[in-house]
Formats: sequence, C-alpha cells, structure tokens
Amino acid sequence: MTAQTTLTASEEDLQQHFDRTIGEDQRIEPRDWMPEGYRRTVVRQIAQHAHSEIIGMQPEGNWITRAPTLRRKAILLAKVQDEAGHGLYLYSAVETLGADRGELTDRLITGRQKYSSIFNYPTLTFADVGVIGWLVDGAAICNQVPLCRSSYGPYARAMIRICKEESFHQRQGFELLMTMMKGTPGQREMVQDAVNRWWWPSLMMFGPPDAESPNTAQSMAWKIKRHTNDELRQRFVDMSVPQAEVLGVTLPDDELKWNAARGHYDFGEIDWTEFKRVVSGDGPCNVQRVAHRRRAHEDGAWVREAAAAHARRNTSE
Ligand code: BYC
Repeated sequence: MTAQTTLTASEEDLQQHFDRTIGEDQRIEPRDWMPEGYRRTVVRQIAQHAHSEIIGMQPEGNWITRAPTLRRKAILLAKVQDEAGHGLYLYSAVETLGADRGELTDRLITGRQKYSSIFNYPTLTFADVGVIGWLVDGAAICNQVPLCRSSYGPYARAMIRICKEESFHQRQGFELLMTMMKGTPGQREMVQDAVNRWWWPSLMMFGPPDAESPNTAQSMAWKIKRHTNDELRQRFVDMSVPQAEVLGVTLPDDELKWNAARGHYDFGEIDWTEFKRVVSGDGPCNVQRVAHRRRAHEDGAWVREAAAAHARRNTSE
C-alpha cells in the first residue's frame, strides 16, 4: 500500500496514511507523500552511504598494482569494482528523491557531506586488504542486512544486491587472512598488526553510542534504521570473536570477555575522541581521500561534457 497525493487530501490525511504505511511495515516509494524530515533523513543517509562506497575504493585500490599474485590482483580488482557499483546503485536510489548527483558529489568534495570514518585510515601492508574484507565488510554486513528492510523502497532494494556482494567480499578477506596465517611468521605478524590497527576503527563504523546519536530514535520510528548503533556493534563483536579464534589472531582489547549473564561479549571503551576527530576531517588520511576524489571528479569533466553533448545531439536529430 502506498500513500497517494490527491488535491483534496489534507496534510493530516497524508500524514496519517504515511504513518499507517510505516506501521504496517509497507514501503514508502518515491512518489508517495512523506514528511520533509523523512525525506531529508533518507537523502542524508543514502548519500553518505554512497560516498562511503566510492571513497572506500581508495584504501584497497592502493594495493591493486602491488598485489602479490595475479589471482589476488584479479580478486581485488573485482572487489573494488563492486564498490563502485554499490556507489552507483545508491546514488540512483537517492536520485529517486530528487537529489542531484552532481550536487551531492560537490558536497562530498567540499567537505559538506560525510562518508564513513573507516576509510580515513591507511592500508600499510597487503594484510590490510584481508582485514578490510574480514572486519570492515563484516561490519558493513551487520549494519546493512537490516537495511534490506528499510522503509524506503529503493534503498531497501538496492541493499539486497549490495549485501550479497559484501558477503562475498568478507569471505575473500577471511580466505586471504587464513592463507597468510598458514604462511611464515612474518606473514602472521603482518596479519596481527593489521588486526590491531583496524579493530577499533571497525567498531566506530557503527556510529556514536545510542545515547549520543541524534538521529537513531527518529530513524528507528520511521523504520529507516531497524536496529540501534549499539545493538549492531554488539552483534559485530559477538560474530567476530569466534572468527578471530579460528584465524588464530588476538583482538586488541584486554576487556573482551564472554558475559554469560548478558549472553554477549563485553568489550572495552571505544576512543570516541578519536572518532570525533576523524569524522570532523582530522583523521590520518581525510585530506588525501577527499583530494583524490576531487581530482578524479575534475579529470572526468570532459567525459561528462562529451556525454551531455552526445545526448543533446541525439535529441536534436
Ligand atoms: N563515519 O545520529 P547518528 C562499506 C555521522 S561503506 C562518519 O548515529 P545515523 C564499504 C552520521 O552520519 C560503509 N560519520 O547517525 C565500502 C550523523 O551525521 P550528520 C558505509 C558517521 O545516520 C567500501 C552523525 O554522525 N555504511 O561498507 O542515524 C569497501 C550522528 O550519527 C559515522 C553506511 O553508510 C561514521 N562511522 O547512523 C568496504 C551504512 N557514524 O547527522 C566496505 C548506512 C555516524 O551530522 N548508514 N556518523 O549528517 C547507517 O547505517 C547510518 O547512517 C549510521 C549512522 C549507522 C552510519
């Protein structure tokens, strides 16, 4: 069931229809009436998500020319290309709400719109490629599988394919790490070092604690988000600990231990000062990431101009 905008319906009727649609777990579609706040929130979240996918190509892309074997290079190329595809589905989803993709890109490269904090950390060794697959894509899956049930139809549908591909990415990361862990002591050290550097930033991907998350309560009420940041973070910790045991790596948290009463793992305090610093533009690679994206956008200007000229010529013929 979708809300139909009619000339006679009052704002109140439309609001009631919208509330009923959400209450009955139905989808809001692009032409349905929606409160302005809902539209703004969906545009913000999808745009930030799209930017994250595109900026997220950089840390791993860094290793394409230096992958240790042809097989690893082919896998990595395919994965990075998948991330570009995710960005494109998401920009298309946000365009259904009238957002202009050029304007969104402009907001990204001028620092007016966010992307995930995780991509502001450097990839120092090839083990980082495996750890990004295992932990970063693992966190992405935890966060994004529930978004397949998000109330905004085009977003929920885009997430189905994205999640399928993310699961594959996580598998390749785990397989890469497993291979390295069966290798030399030097390779095992590289994996442990990468885990030490990426564990805490991965936990930060889920966003601020619920008590300090300005958007969660309303986004949950609108069913844009299906779980809170802390719920998903806990789910990720519970999922990762046994996987770390199988791999034979140690997660860098002395306070990590099973809590039988809660039925979950307890874990240490996240450095929220670092999170805020990275989100506000002062992480290890923020400047580099945005500059690279800006350069790529500027270098692509002639392609956009040529495509527009071609489209104009075709319509005037
Ligand atoms: N980094 O009220 P909150 C991937 C912002 S791509 C930066 O909790 P919300 C992959 C937040 O946006 C992964 N900013 O917000 C790609 C908000 O900003 P405003 C990307 C963050 O939206 C390539 C403010 O802080 N995934 O997996 O309710 C290779 C307050 O937060 C972060 C998505 O985008 C952060 N970590 O919840 C490999 C998933 N956390 O209001 C992998 C979709 C929060 O100032 N997004 N902020 O504009 C979501 O699920 C939600 O937007 C979040 C935040 C859970 C991230």
